[in-house]
Amino acid sequence: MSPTITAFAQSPDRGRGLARDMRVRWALEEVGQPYEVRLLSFAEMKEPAHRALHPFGQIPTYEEGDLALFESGAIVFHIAQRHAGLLPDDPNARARAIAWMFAALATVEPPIVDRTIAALVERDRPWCAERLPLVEDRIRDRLGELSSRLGEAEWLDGAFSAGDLLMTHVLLRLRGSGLLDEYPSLSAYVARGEARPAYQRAFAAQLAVFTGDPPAG
Ligand code: GTB
Repeated sequence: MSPTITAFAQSPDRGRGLARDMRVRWALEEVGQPYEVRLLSFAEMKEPAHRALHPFGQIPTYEEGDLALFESGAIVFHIAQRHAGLLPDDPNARARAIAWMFAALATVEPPIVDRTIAALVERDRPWCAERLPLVEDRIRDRLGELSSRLGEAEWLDGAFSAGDLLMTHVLLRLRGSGLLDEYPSLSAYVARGEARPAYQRAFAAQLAVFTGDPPAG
């Protein structure tokens, strides 16, 4: 039985793949697992039926038989554990790939989300002009450190892993801010992730929700 995930019926990003269902779709595509999607309005996300799956009334969720999960990182981890292709077999390499999953979500993503809040939600506040550069400098610190660690490598630790998948998706949210362009090796890293056929399929599927056109193929 195919798992079912939830996604925005009307994503605020207009199909640019920035909502967090995209990372789950990408993981499922990487491992070749077909899936169903249940689209939700903002109102439906807050209804009891959905809150039973997701205590915070958000997307994405994941249902597979009698298992229901929320939190995109936990969902990607579950997919990576169940299928080959997203985590190495060697126990130490696997532990390091999992560390990169946590790094993406716990160390790199928070200041990036903060920037979105500062730039969009708080932009009319009198202190926004002072706060935004501070948040952006915190992002630069992380990007500089990440770029140093990546060096000339293709991926963060050997072969492409769930750590790279999450890190790439987290970094994609900076597109358009100009910040990623300051780190050419990270821009190239993100471009490598986007060029993966599984990413392309996932992107097309979520874009089709916005355009109303079924994805080609
Ligand atoms: N930590 C959770 C996870 O990783 O799954 C966070 C889940 C989350 O933030 N979900 C968002 C949501 O449901 C969608 S992804 N929001 C509705 C609500 O809280 O009521 C965040 C997101 C939304 C939109 C864009 N965008 O338009 O660019 C990007 C990211």
